[in-house]
Amino acid sequence: MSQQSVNFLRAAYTRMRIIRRFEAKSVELTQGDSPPIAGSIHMCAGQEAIPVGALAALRADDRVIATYRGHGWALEAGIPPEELMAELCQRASGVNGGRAGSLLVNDARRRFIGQNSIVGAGGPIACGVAIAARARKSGRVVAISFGDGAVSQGSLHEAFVMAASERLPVIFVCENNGWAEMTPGSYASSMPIAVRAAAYGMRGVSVDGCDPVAVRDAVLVAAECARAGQGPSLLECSTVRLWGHYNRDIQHYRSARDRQAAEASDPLGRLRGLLTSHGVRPEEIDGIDARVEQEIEAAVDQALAGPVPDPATLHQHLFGAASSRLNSGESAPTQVQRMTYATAINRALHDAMAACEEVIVFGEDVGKPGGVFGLSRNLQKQYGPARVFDTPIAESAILGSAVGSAIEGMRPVAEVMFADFLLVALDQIINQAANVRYVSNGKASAPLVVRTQQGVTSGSCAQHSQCLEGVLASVPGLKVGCPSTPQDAYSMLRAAIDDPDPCILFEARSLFQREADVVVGGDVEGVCSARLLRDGSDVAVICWGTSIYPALEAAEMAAADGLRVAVLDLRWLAPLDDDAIANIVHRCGRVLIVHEASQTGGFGAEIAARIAERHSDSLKAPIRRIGGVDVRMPSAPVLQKLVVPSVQKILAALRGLTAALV
Ligand SMILES: Cc1ncc(C[n+]2csc(CCOP(=O)(O)OP(=O)(O)O)c2C)c(N)n1
Repeated sequence: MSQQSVNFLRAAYTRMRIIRRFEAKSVELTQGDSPPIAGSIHMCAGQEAIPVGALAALRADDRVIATYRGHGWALEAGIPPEELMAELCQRASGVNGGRAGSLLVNDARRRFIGQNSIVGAGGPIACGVAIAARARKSGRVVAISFGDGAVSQGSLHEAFVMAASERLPVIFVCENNGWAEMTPGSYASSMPIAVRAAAYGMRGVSVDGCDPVAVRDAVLVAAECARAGQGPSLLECSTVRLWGHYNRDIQHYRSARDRQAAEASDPLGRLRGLLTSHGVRPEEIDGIDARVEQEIEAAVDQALAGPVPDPATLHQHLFGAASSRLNSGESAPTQVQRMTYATAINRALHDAMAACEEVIVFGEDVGKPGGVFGLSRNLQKQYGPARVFDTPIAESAILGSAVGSAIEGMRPVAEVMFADFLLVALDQIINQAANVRYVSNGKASAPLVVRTQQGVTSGSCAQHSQCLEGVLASVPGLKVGCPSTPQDAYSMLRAAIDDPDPCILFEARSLFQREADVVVGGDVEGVCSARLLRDGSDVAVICWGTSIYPALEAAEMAAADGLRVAVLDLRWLAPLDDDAIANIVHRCGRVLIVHEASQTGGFGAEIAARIAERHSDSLKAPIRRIGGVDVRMPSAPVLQKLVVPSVQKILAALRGLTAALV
C-alpha cells in the first residue's frame, strides 16, 4: 500500500474516531434526571466510514442531506463539533440556535442541507438541490443518505423516478445497517437494494460500508457520472448499527448473536488492524484516540457553556424580510389589458420568468403541453426546457424539488394539477417547506410557490373539487392565498413568486374563463392585504375565492331592501389582514363569513374566533358563517348546487342578521 493510501487511512481513522467519540459523549449527555440533551438522539456508531468516505470523494461545494442518524454527515460536511454539540444540547450557540436539536440539524451555508426525521423525505429535496445545480450549471452533485428501511417509502421511490427521468446529479447513499428501527430491514423485501436501481434506470452498486476507501471510491465514480450528465446512482453501503436505534433503546428485539456480529465488523476495529498491518504503530493510534478524546471533551465543555435560547426570540425567523427580485427598482410601466383569469396566470408566469432568471416552472404536463388548463402555455418555448419542464406523476418529488431548489436560491413555481392531489404529498409542504427558515434559525429559506386549483365545477367528483386552503392556512410558516379575480390571479402570483417564503396559491378552476381588465406590469405588490370590494355599514361579508361572486350578488339584492352591505375579499388567509377585518367589523358590527370549503373546520371558524376574541365589543349580533355543506362532493350538478354557498343562502343570512333594521 502506498504511503498516500496509508495517510488516507490514518486521516479516515481520525475522522471516524471523532464521530464515534462525539456519539458516545452525546449518549452520556442524554442521561440523568435533567440531562443537557432533552429528547431522543439517533447515533451512527458503526456507520462512520460512510460519511467519512463519501465526503472525501466530494467537492467542497457539493451538497449533503442526511437522516436523523446524521451527526457523522454533519461533522464531515464541516459543522464544528462544538456547534453541533451545542445544537444537540438545544443551546442558542448551536448551529441552529437550539431550534433543530439533534434530529433536524442543518447548515446549508456549509453545504449541509440538513438532517430529516421524516423517513425518506430527503430524497425529493435532493432532486430539487440537483435541479438547482443543473439550472445554474454549477457542476455540483448532492449526496443523500438514508437507511434500508427508508427504501419502502413512497417519497424515496418518487425521488428515484424523478432523478432518473431528469438525469439529475444525485448520489443516493443507502446505509444498510440491517435494521429499520426495531425490525430487520429484510422484512420489507429480500431483494438487494442496489439491484433495484436497474428498475429505475440508474446505476446500482453494492459497497462495503465499513470500509472508507470502498465508499470513497464508489462515491468518486458516482460523482463523476453525475457531473458528466449521466444521472443518479444508488449506492447500497452495507454497514452495522453498533448501538440501539436511539439513545434509550434497550434492544430487547435484537439477538446477542446479531450484536456480536456487528461488533466483529466494527469499522474502527477493522481500520486499526489495517493500519497496524501497514506499519502504523499501535501507540500512534492510541495517540490519535487520546487527542480526539480531548478535542471532543473541549467541544462538550464549550457547548455546555453556551446560553439557552432567549425566550424573546420565539417569534423570530418564521418569515423573512421582503427583498424584491422581480421589482426593477424604478417604477415599471403598466398596461391595462382585457384577459381571462387563466390568461392572467400565464401572463404572471411569463413576466416573472422574464424578470428573474431563478424562476423555474415545473409540474405534470406543464412543459411542452403547457399544462392541462393551458396555464403555462408557451413558457417552455420561450424559456427553454431547463427552466420549464414536465415531471413524472410524482407529487412528493415535485414538491420536494421545489423545497430543495428553493433552499438553493431558485424561485421554483411548482404546479399541482388539482388541490386534491396535494394530499398525497403534504409532507413536503408541512414538514419540510414550512420548517426551513424557522428550524434553521434563519440560515436557510424556501421561497417556493405551489400553484394549484380547486373547487367544484359542474360534474366534478369528490376527489377533484375539495377546497383545502384552510388545511394549509393553519400551518405556521406558510403563506396561503386564494385569488378571486383576473387581476388577483396576476398580481397575487407575482407577489408569491417574489416573496421570500413558501406560498401556496389556491386558484379557482370555475373562474378560469372570467374576463376583466387587468393591470399588468408595474411594481410587484407584497403578500397580505385584503380588498374591500364593496363598502357598507350595516353588515360585513368576509369571503375569498369563488365566494366573492355570490356575496356581491346577494349584497346588491340586499341593497334593494335598503341594506348597506360591505364585502371584504381577504385574498390571503395567511398572513391574515387583521386590520382590514378589524375595520370592517367596527364599521358594521354584524358579520357573515362565506367560503366554499366545508363549513366544519373551514378557515371561517378561525376568522370567527378571532373576531369573537378581539372585537366582541363591536358586535351587534352573533357572527354567522356559511361554508360548504358538510358532505362529500356529489358529482350530480343538481346536488352540487346545494353544497356550495348560494346567493339565496347568503341573502337569507344577511336578512337574518339585520332583521331588526328593516
Ligand atoms: C415517515 C416516517 N415513518 C416512520 C417514522 C418512524 N421511524 C423513525 S426511524 C425509523 C426506521 C428507519 O429505518 P432505516 O431507514 O433503515 O434507517 P435507520 O434508522 O436504520 O438509520 C422509523 C420507522 C418516521 N420518522 N417517519
